[in-house]
Amino acid sequence: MDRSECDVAAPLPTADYQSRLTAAVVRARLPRSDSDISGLCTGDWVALDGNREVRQLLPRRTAIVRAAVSGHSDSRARSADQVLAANVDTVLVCVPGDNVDLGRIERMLALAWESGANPVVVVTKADLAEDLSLDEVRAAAPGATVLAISASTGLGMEVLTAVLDGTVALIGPSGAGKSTLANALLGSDVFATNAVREGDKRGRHTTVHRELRALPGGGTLIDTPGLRSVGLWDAAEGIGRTFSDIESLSAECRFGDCSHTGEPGCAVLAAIKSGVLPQRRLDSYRKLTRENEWMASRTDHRLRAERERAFKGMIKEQRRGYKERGRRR
Ligand SMILES: Nc1nc2c(ncn2[C@@H]2O[C@H](COP(=O)(O)OP(=O)(O)OP(=O)(O)O)[C@@H](O)[C@H]2O)c(=O)[nH]1
Ligand SMILES: [Mg+2]
Ligand SMILES: [Zn+2]
Repeated sequence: MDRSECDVAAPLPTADYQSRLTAAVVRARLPRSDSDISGLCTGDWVALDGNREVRQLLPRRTAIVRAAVSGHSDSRARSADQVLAANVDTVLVCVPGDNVDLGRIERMLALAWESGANPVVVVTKADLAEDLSLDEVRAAAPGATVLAISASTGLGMEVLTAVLDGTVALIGPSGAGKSTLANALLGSDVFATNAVREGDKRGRHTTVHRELRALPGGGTLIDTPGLRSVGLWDAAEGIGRTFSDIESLSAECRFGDCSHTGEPGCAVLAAIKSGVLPQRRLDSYRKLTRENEWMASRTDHRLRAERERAFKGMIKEQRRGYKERGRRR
């Protein structure tokens, strides 16, 4: 399958279709000319014509979007957004229990909240996690369900199955155990898995495609390749939800524009001092906010430049039109 094709699960009316809709996967062609359609991604709904050509991309209810940046420190760095999965209802943010990185959880949560889907933090490989502190993870994920599971021993799998809703997408670093978990949820070894590297426990990027499958209990599951980078893209709201504790503390600060760097009556610093809020979390909040603003400024810049170019092109076009008409007269 190349970039001019895609697999579509098409509902099929069967003999018993009144009680049940079955789906068949068909290979469909993508039109070359439509950039909207060629930008379609796993989880999208499309309309096909009789020749199995994709004719329309239906509006997305939710979308997990990250920034894909080339050449970060380069002044000519181009920013672009990449949709990881569309129409997702539940995002399983997967983190290996034997290597928990709270900052990484917060970053992925910002993306997950921003998508419009409901995030669940899944701490995987609980059987290998000796000094795991779920409370620490919970403090980094206010408002989100946090579960520890082990696909190996079955620990926590029942609870996880119970919170799954609609279309479920697994995201997380390589080696987190996403495909192993996907197989456990699907009840069969659909996806390839691979042992992590001995030394640093990092994965080997075993999964290379995003793939959608039907879950036995209803709903669908999307497995994704391990994330190498999780750049934020227009995620101010997602950051706000990820750090809802800091945002509500900020509302208690004496000054409305408090920078939480030493102003009198600062509720955020008071919370850090009393041990309610970890300093790490405030640092993380600042870092992600700065990064998001930087990305927004780059994007605006790029969009502005693009619009200017388009406008100039239009003027040129108009002038040429005038000239030609003038000649014809
Ligand atoms: N002990 C233990 N090992 C697990 C568990 N879940 C996954 N693993 C192991 O972790 C390794 C990586 O699992 P994968 O499922 O391939 O990880 P992934 O997140 O899909 O990785 P990529 O496809 O590279 O993104 C494999 O060797 C799994 O057997 C678990 O619950 N317990
Ligand atoms: Mg995988
Ligand atoms: Zn303050």
